[in-house]
Amino acid sequence: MKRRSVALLLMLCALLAGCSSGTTPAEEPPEQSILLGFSQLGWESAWRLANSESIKEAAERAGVSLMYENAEQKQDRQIKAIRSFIAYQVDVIAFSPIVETGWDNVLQEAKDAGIPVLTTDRMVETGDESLYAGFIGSDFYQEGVAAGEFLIEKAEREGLSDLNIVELSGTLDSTPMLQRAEGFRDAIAGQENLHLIDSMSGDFLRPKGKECMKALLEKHARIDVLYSHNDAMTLGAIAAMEEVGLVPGRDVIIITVDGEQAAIDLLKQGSINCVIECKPQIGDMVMELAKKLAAGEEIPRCTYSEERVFTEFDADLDSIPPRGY
Ligand code: GZL
Ligand code: ZN
Repeated sequence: MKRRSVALLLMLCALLAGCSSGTTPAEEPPEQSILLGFSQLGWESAWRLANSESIKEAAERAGVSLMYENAEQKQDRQIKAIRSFIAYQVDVIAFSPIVETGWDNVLQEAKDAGIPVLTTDRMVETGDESLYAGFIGSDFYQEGVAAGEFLIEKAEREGLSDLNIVELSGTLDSTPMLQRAEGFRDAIAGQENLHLIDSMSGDFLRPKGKECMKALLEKHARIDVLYSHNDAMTLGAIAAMEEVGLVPGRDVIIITVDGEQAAIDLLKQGSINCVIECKPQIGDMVMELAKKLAAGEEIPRCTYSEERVFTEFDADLDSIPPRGY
């Protein structure tokens, strides 16, 4: 906003100078639109595509000028994008950090340039909390807890005594991976009948989800439960199960996160047992917070989306509206 306020000041001086000569003052200058630099981490899942769509459409609706860069799963490309936003002197920078660490230098450069930073969807781990203004996204820890709580409920309802669980985790060192793992482990801690026997990272990718599930099925004599950090990996894992004659949702209890249409459809068919929603459409909230930052206002440190859990025990699965992703 610095650059723009100087321009505005010059304009106002000109107007005032003009006014003193008795000319009629021109109408108010139009409300300055802000320039937001947004670095998206990639295009690894339907969730991500919907998230990118939401950012672009929300900028349109909010009259925010958007410089949008997609790093295609590479952290160094995100850092380059942020550097270009600084060089361009955008008013605000927002980004979805692919992993939690490695951002301190570039965030310090943004701070030195006086440009506020908003993290969206995922968080950064930094020793200096002043390097970013706030976070907007999901409470991934709670998503992990919800996954664990569903499994405990299912085991109790059906008297399941001894369950071997495997986990497909997301991108290592990413906030959703770290917190979905921690929340699930905390929720099932102390449950004698629930055994988390293995975990592999499918990097939130469908093909890797299939590869990892294939390897887990070869490695373990009996897998009763799959807890998967996103639907894309789950869809891959289901293909691996079917290749060895396992019936997903019945031979293997499946708990997945995101809430893509494909996962909801499989929940309705009984091939998935629990879908935990993680909302990608956070664009409007991003624009609202970016405008506040551009105006020099404080924003909350964390703004969480409201999210639901869909399970096989819900009475009205058919009433779930189209998911849009
Ligand atoms: C969660 C988001 C995750 C999704 C995955 O907010 O960061 O990244 O759960 C996506 O589908 O790859
Ligand atoms: Zn046991």
